[in-house]
Amino acid sequence: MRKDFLTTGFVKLDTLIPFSEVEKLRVLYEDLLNDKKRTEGLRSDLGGEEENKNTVEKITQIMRPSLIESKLSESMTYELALNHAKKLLGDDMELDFDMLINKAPHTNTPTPWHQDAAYWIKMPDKRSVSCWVALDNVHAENGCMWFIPKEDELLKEHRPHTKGGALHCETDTSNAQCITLDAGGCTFHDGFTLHFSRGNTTDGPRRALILNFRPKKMIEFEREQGIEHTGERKVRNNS
Ligand SMILES: O=C(O)CCC(=O)C(=O)O
Repeated sequence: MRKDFLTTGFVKLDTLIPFSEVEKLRVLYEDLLNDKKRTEGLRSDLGGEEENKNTVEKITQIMRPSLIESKLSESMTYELALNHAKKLLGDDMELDFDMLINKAPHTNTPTPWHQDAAYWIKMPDKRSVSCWVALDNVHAENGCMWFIPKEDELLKEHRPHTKGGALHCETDTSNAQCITLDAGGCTFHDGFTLHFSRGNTTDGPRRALILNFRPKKMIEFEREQGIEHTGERKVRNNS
């Protein structure tokens, strides 16, 4: 897994957690999705801002959910993902932040092509890995992840795709790989790996829990500069 991850910038793991754990996470996930009050300030629509805030969220993102639901970080998922992160990138990996990204049925809104590092400040140690855990069976039609094998660590120029929405960059997608997963499976991707997901055009939800790991020293470096991964979405790095 490590060799593939270091070569291509992503890797798939068929089973990170058993289905019994998926079921427990789904309960916590639904509680957070249905609770706009508790998630206020951490919640936004990656699909962009709507003038009428009462419309259905296109892509719900809830940052740092474990700050408001401690049962999440106590779950085996966080421990297992951290163990894998350490094997992939070293023993100094720690959880930087977690997030939920939900695509409700028929919201049909793609997450545009981007590299996560565009959201982050420039860091002297660029190692990072995001573990994207599927809480539903995911495939092209409901918004599984697509990756482009990484060739270098160059950051492309990113811009918001829609007002207040996800960042986007132009890229050649001819080598893009569609990664289907069963619930409980996951992918790991590097902060410079280009990725995307299609909109959810199905009758079911597409729920993902994402855990981001980086070196302990780089988390301290971010926190010293006030970066908590709770707030505003913007381009912080374009080189
Ligand atoms: O879940 C998605 O659609 C996008 C996820 C993503 O961009 C990420 O985990 O970095």
